[in-house]
Formats: sequence, structure tokens, C-alpha cells
Amino acid sequence: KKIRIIGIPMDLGQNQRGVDMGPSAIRYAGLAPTLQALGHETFDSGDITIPGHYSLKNTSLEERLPPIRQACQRAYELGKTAVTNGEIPIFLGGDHSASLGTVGGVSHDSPVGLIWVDAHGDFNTPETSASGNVHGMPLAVLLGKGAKELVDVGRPGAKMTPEHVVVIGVRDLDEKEKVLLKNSGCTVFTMRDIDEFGMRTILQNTLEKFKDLPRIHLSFDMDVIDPIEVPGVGTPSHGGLTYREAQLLMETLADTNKLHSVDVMEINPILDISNRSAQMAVSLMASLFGKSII
Ligand code: DIR
Ligand code: MN
Ligand code: MN
Ligand code: MN
Repeated sequence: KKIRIIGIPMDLGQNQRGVDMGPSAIRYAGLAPTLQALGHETFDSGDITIPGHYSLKNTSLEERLPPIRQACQRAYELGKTAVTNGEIPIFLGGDHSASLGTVGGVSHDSPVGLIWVDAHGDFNTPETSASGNVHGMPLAVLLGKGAKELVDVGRPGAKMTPEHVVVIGVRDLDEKEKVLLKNSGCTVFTMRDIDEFGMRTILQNTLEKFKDLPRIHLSFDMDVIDPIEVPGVGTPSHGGLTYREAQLLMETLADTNKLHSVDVMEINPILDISNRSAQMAVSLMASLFGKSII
């Protein structure tokens, strides 16, 4: 396969420094050579320029919206170009706000099934958000809710319908966000569901839901994995996926041959231990792109 690597060193969607180094950390952990060893061709577009980056600290949501919008617009365009050229883009975050651009771009001409794997719902709007951080909002934006300048990135209006969205691994929702997500029409598999039914059943249900969709976009927030295994994230949340559960998700998606595009988000090497989280991300990508144990 032809794989397009696109770095999005976005850090304006939250308040911790260092998540902009996520793309470098994942490259340093050997993403491209690992994929090449599996027989794929890789192309690296480098990093998107994030306007206002480094200079917009401690500013309001209003001030951050224009630069976030601009960066997401660029992510949209690069995603659109990659899939038009028959490449599978891997977007490297950066905070998760960038995905409001990537998902729109890769679904520009036909719908994708979106699997949002995250400790959080990312379903806040400026009205419900306690933090004001855009990385807590991108899934709502993709469904057309929230700041209009974000909803209209790439093309006007919602990019996803709720029937095409499955959320996996949530365990940390804000109170008002909980109501929005519950009433959104998206399918949500919480950590409790994973505990009760197991990752295999959750994935079977997800793929059954997407059986008529030929393409899947995986938006993977690394904070879905337990912080014992992935400490390098800005908003760690206890009680997360094990490494093996995350691997099973990747292996199962690889078997479908439907992978269209992927986001690997929220790695912050400043908060990490010896780049472990990026190494984890690379080994997950290896499984997603076909590495099998035997
Ligand atoms: C929280 C945290 N719900 C917020 N969200 C995070 O700021 O809206 N998303 N960390 O990944
Ligand atoms: Mn997220
Ligand atoms: Mn998260
Ligand atoms: Mn986040």
C-alpha cells in the first residue's frame, strides 16, 4: 500500500506544552521504516504549519479559533489529496482538535465509517465545555455542532452522520457532554462495555454496523490506553485499554481491508518516559498495517 504520513503539530486545542512534538516522537520511534518492512511504500509530507503556534498561550477560545481553523483546513486539504491519489494517510498529532479537519478531508467524496477511540467523548461545544479546549470538541464539530468556523472547515456543514460513528473506550465525560453524546445517535462502547463483553465482541458489533461502508477512518487518541502503558498524554485517565486490547483492535481492523485513513493523536513526549508512548503507537500502526504475530 501507499501510505502518506502527515504531521499536525497542533497544540492550540489544549493547554499543555509539548503535544506539538508528537509527530517527531512518532517518526523517531520508527514509523516509516516499520511500515516499509511490512512491504508498504511511505511518503512523508512533513508537518503542517500551525499559525500562532508558541505565541498564543493562555488565550481565549475566540482567539484560538482562527489559527485552529486554518490548520484544520490545511489538514482537510492534505487528507483529501492523499485519498484522491489512492494513498492511505496517517495523520500524526498533535492534539485531537486536528481531526475535525482530517475526517472531513478523507470523506470528501464518499462517506466513511468513523471509529473514534478515546478515553474522552470529544463531544463538547463552546456552550458545554468547562475547559474551553477545542480538543474536547472535534467529534461534536464533525456532527455539525459547535463553532460555525470549525463546522465549516473544508466544506460547509456536518461531515458525519451519527449512524456512521462508533466511539470506543470512553470513561471520562463532562456532565453536559454526557447528555449531548448520549442523545447524538452515535454508537458508544464505554470501558464498561469492553469489560463486560470484551473487545472482540465490541469490534464485531462495530464492523457489523459498518458492513455497507467500504471505508473506515480510525481516529485514535492515545489516551484511550491505560496511562500505565501510555504515560505520554496530556489528559491521562485511569482504567483504560490494555496494550493487548488496543492491538486486537488494530489486528481486527487490518483483517477488514477497509482502512482508509488514520489519526494517531495526543502523544506528548514531554510527559513521557523514554518515548514509550510513541513506540507504542508505532507497534499499533504495524498491526493496523498488517503485521501478524505468526
Ligand atoms: C475534557 C477533556 N472533556 C474537555 N477532553 C479531552 O476539555 O473538554 N479530550 N481530553 O481528549
Ligand atoms: Mn480525543
Ligand atoms: Mn482523549
Ligand atoms: Mn484530547
